[in-house]
Amino acid sequence: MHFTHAIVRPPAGTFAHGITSSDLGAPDLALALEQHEAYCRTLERLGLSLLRLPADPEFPDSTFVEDAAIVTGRGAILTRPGAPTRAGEVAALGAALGAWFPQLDQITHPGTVDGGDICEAGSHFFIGLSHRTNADGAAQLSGWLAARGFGSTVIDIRESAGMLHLKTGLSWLGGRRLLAWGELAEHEALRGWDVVEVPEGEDYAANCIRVNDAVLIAQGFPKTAALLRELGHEIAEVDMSEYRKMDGGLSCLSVRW
Ligand code: CIR
Repeated sequence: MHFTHAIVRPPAGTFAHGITSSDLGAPDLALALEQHEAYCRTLERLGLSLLRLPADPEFPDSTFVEDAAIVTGRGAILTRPGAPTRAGEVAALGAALGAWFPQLDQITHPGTVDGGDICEAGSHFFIGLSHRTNADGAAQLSGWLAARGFGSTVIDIRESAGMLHLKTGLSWLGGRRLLAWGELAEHEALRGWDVVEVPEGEDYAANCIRVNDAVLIAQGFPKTAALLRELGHEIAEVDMSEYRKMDGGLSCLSVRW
């Protein structure tokens, strides 16, 4: 899909109080803000108009806007995040997206879905069943997608160490091409797809986003960057060091359509 818009939200002063499992230390807020600005500038350079929501200190993880809403070429749906501390993030996304999508749907109790578990691949979606997205939420979303003519496949990642969300280890590069880290690359759900495996030692780079003519990837993963270039992709790199400390990937900093 050709993107023209994205919602972004900078981290608030409480950013370091968000949920994390990483042992990389506390994020430096000033640097995180700088990196956020560079991320925004890159999206703008790639042709997107940004809707910048104000930082919200009440929700330390609210910079990860992707988890609260899913936007497709055929409508949008608000999620119901699996982490209770993140439930209140949805309202701001609803208010912002309402202007573009008057018919905004919503995942409802007892379903939970984090947008990070939803990997769009053209007319097909991969849905991660994770510790954030439950079976009921996955079923609700799959029905919602089917009603719009999209196919979907659920991939259970609950036993996959280090995988917070499906998109932690899987990204769509356009056409039939996916980028996946080791364990996922062999998954039967991806059979028939052109799966590019992330080079050893560069797992974090598996989370990237195709934005129009370019692929946005995290800076500092030269083998992945070289591989993608070899495959003919234009690369744009952004430094994600402070977001990584909070288990955040590059895709989660924006909702794109
Ligand atoms: C969380 O644990 O919910 C946040 N600290 C990180 C969320 C990252 N989201 C994403 O990759 N889609």
